[in-house]
Amino acid sequence: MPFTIDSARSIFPNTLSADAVPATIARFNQLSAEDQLALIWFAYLEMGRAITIAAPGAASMQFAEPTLEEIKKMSFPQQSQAMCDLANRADTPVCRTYASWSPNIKLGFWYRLGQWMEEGFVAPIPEGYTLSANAASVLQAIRNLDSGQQITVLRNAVVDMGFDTGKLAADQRVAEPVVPPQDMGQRTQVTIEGLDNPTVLSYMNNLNANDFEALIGLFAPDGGLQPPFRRPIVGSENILRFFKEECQNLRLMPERGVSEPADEGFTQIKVTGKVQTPWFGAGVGMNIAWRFLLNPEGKIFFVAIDLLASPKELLNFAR
Ligand code: 45D
Repeated sequence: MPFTIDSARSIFPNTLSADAVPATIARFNQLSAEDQLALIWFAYLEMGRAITIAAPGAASMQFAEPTLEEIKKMSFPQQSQAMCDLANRADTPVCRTYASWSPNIKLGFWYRLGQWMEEGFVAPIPEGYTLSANAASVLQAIRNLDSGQQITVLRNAVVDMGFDTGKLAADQRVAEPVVPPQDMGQRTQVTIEGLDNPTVLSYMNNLNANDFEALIGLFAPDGGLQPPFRRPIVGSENILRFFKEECQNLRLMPERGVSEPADEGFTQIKVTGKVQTPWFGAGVGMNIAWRFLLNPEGKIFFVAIDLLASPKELLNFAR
């Protein structure tokens, strides 16, 4: 039977992804806006003791600046309201602007608000704020996650805030400018134990070099890419936009892989290893699996990126 994007999603079905992440987010979403903001504040303070977050670059902050200044000028009650509106995904001008931003701009916006909350320019979480029992239990669930899973919960919480992105027109989206690809002379080449497939090696090397044009050339025109805990992004144009908007300056460190023939001349390949985000650098290595399905021409028909349940999964190549 020929592969479809849907059937491709279940290659290497024994791969155990970190289900605790969507489970925690679902519980978080049930909480009141006040509890959500206080919980993230507490989680952020606690995590900050173990891992440091890198300040966003000026280029990514410039888009959030007008909204940040607008909020800075508000009274404390208005500021608290604006933050609750974001958590409530209300339909306000600030929530609409927020929804138009790429994840990095949203993260930079909250990074700055967090600084201002500490410095007294923005309404803090009230002193002595007590979390509800449910919120306290969600915070405990976050404490029990590994650091790669913790930062994914925080990222998802931030990305989901604001007005519904799906209700905005595509031309309203705002993302940081794309940096030029790294010079050829400076690029490093990955090696993957047990795997020498040229398409997969080029995928890793081009993504590490921010060379999105070369990267998209490795995909079949109707190919799909499934980021962790998301539905597949289908078609070269959409995947290229995703790379430009959400994948700059990642560091992929694949460790090992296997390649096996699949039906109809396709090849299925699983690779495991670590990925670093520019937000935390070497401080957080996320345990990742890539599940590739290459078509008979060696182009990527599908690739799923999974955040793994535990480091043990790095060695799980069972089908
Ligand atoms: O509400 O091969 C306050 C793909 C309190 C591409 C706050 C990939 C109030 C293909 C503290 C102020 C991308 C799929 C909030 C690979 C409040 C591919 C602030 C994978 C919100 C490998 C909170 C890449 C703040 C991966 C400032 C897996 C929180 C990338 C900040 C993963 C949180 C990246 C930050 C991750 C989280 C980044 C900065 C998980 C960043 C997480």
